[in-house]
Amino acid sequence: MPDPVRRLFFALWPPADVARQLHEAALSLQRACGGRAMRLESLHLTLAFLGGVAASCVVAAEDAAVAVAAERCVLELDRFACWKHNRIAWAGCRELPPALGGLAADLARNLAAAGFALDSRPFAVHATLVRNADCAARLPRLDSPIRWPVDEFVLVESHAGPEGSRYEIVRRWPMH
Ligand code: 2AM
Repeated sequence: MPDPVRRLFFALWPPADVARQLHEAALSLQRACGGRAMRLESLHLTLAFLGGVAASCVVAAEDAAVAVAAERCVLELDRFACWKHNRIAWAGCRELPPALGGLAADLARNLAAAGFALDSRPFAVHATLVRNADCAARLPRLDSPIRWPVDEFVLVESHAGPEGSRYEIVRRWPMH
C-alpha cells in the first residue's frame, strides 16, 4: 500500500474573540479590495509550512515540535498590507514579539534537521485575510491593533475541497 500524503503546516490558531476581530477585519478589507474573505473558522497564522508529508513521517514532524522551547507572548496585529504577486491581503505586525520569531526559527531548524524541506524565504508573519484581492485599492486603516494572546501552537492538516481548503487541527502544544 502506498504511504498516503498529508498536507501539513504549523500555525497559531486564534482564540474565538481574536478570530472574530480578524474576520471583521477581513470583511472590511474585502469591501475595499474585493476578492474572497477567509472564513472565520479558517483564519490562522502559519509558522512553518511543510506541504505534502508522507503519513509515516508525521511523527518526525511532531517530534521536531516537541523539542522547541516556546514562550507565551502577545501578538499585536497592527497593520494591513497586500502582496501583488499572490493577491493576498493580510494583517501583520510592525514588531514581531521575539518569542514568536524564536519559535518559528526553532521549528524551522528542527524540521530541517529532521529532513523536511522548508521554504527558504524568511519567516513573514502574516494572517491571510482576503485572497484574490485587488492590491491597487486603497486599504482601510486598522484603527486599533488586534491583540492576540498566544499560548499554544498547532499542527494543521489542510484538506482540499470544492469551496477552498478546510483545516483540521491535528495536535496542539502549549506554550509556557
Ligand atoms: P498563505 O495564507 O499566505 O497562502 C495553508 O495553506 C497555509 O500555509 C497558509 O497560511 C499559506 O499561506 C501557507 N502556505 C501555503 N503554501 C506555502 C508555501 N509554499 N510556503 C509557505 N507557506 C505556505
